[in-house]
Amino acid sequence: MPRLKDVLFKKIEEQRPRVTRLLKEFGRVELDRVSIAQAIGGVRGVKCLVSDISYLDPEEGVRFRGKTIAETFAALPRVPGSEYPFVEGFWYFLLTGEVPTMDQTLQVVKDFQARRPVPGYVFEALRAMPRDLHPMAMLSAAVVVMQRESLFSRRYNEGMSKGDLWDPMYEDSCNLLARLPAIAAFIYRLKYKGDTPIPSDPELDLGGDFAHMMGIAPPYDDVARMYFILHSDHESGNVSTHTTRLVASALADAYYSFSAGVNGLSGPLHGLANQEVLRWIQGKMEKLDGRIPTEEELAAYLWETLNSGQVIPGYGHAVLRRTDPRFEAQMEFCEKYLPDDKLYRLVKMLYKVAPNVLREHGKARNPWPNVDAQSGVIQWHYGITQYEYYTVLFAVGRAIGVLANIIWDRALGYPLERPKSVTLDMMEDVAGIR
Ligand code: FCX
Repeated sequence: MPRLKDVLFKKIEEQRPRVTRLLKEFGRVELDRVSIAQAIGGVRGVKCLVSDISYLDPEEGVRFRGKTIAETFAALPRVPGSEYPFVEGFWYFLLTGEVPTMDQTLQVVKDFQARRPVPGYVFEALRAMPRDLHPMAMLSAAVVVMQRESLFSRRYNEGMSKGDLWDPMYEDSCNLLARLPAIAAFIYRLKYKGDTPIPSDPELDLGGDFAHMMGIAPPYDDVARMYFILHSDHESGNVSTHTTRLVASALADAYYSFSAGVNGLSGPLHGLANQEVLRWIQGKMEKLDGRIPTEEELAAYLWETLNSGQVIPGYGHAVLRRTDPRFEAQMEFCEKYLPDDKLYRLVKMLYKVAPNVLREHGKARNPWPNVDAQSGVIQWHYGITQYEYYTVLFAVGRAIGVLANIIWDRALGYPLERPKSVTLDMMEDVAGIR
C-alpha cells in the first residue's frame, strides 16, 4: 500500500503542469479588479489568493476538497465505536483530495503515533511561563520554541532545491500536527488542573488521545474529532490561514509560520470570538443570578451591547451570508447529546432573537451565527469552563488546514507574497479629487 507521502507526491506532479500552463499561457487574464473601498476595507472579496484545500461559498458555506461538512463526515472512515471520523483520515483527504480507505487511514494513525513524543524542553518552557499568561500566548510560544526541530530549515540551509522543499515541509507539518494535541492538553492541565499532565496513550488516535490527555471521558473524544475537523480550514483569506501562508511564503518553516497564524487567531474578531461568546452569555446570566433570560431580556441585552459600540460575538461573517454550517453541525451534536443543557438552551434562544436585532440595527451584512456562537457551549458542558482556553482548541483544528496549505504552497512553488500598497494621495488622484 503506497504511503500518504507517495500518494501526495503523485498528486503534486499532476498539479504542477496546471500551474505552469495557467502562468505561462493565461497569466494576463484578469481574475478581478480592486476598488478604493476594497483597498481601504481589508481587501474584502478581492479574488487574489489560490488554495485547493477548501472553498467558502457565501450561501452554502465551506467545502473541504469539494465536499460539504456533511459529505466529509459521511465519507471518511470512522473510529470504531465512534460517530466521527479519524482526524488522521481527514488530514489524508485534505492533502490529497482522495478519501482514504480504512487501511490508508490507519497507516497515518500509526505514522502520527510515532511522531507524537514532544521534546521535554517544550514542557519545561511552558512551566517557566507565568501561569496567568493567556493560553494562546503559551501555545504560540510552545510552537515557536520547537522551531529547532525544523527539518525544513536544516535542509534549506544545506542548499535544497526549490522543487523539493515540500518534502521537509511535509515532515515538519506532520510532526507539528501529531504533537499539538499533547501540547494543548499540557497547557490545559498546567494552567487549570494544578500541573497534572496525563501522558499520551500510544494506542489511541489523535482525537481519542486528546480527550484522554485532557482527562475527559467519552463522548469528548468525538467532540475533539468533530471540533478539529470543523475548525480546520475556511478557504484562505481568513486571518490565521492567510498569516500562516504569508509567513511561509518567505520560506519560513512550519513552526514559525503556524506560530504566527496562532497569533492571528487570537484576535477577538477571529478565533477569540468563541471565548467572547461565553464571556458575553455568562455576563448576562450573572446579572440574572444564573437564571435564563426571557427573549425580551435577551433582546434588551443585545441592544445594550450594540449601543455601547461593541459587536455581538459569534454573529456575522466577512464572507458567509447565512447561518454557518459549522454552527449547524455543532447544533446537531448538541441536540443529540445535550438538548437540555442550560447554556445550549440560551444559545438556541439567542439564535432566535439575535438575527432580528442585528437586522434592525442595520450594520452587519450577515446577521447569522458563525462557528464561534456554538462551540464554547459544548466545551463548557464537558467541563472546560475556562473559556479563555477555547481558542486553543480552535488552533489545534486550524493547524490541519493551514499546514496542508503550506505544504502545497511549496509543492506548487508559490512565490513570496508581496502585494502593492498605495498612499491616500494616490487614491485621491485616481478618484480625481486632488
Ligand atoms: N455585531 C455588531 N456589529 C457587527 C457584527 C456583529 N456581530 N458583525 C458586523 N458588524 C458591523 C461591523 O463591525 C461593521 O461596522 P462598521 O461599519 O462600524 O465598521 C458593519 O457591521 C459591517 O460589517 P460586515 O461587513 O458585516 O462584517 P465584516 O466583514 O467587517 O466583519 C466580522 C466580519 C466577523 C469581523 C464581524 O461580523 C464581527 O465582528 N463579528 C463578531 C465577532 C465574531 O464572531 N468573529 C468570528 C468570526 C469567524 F467565524 C471566525 O473567524 O472565527
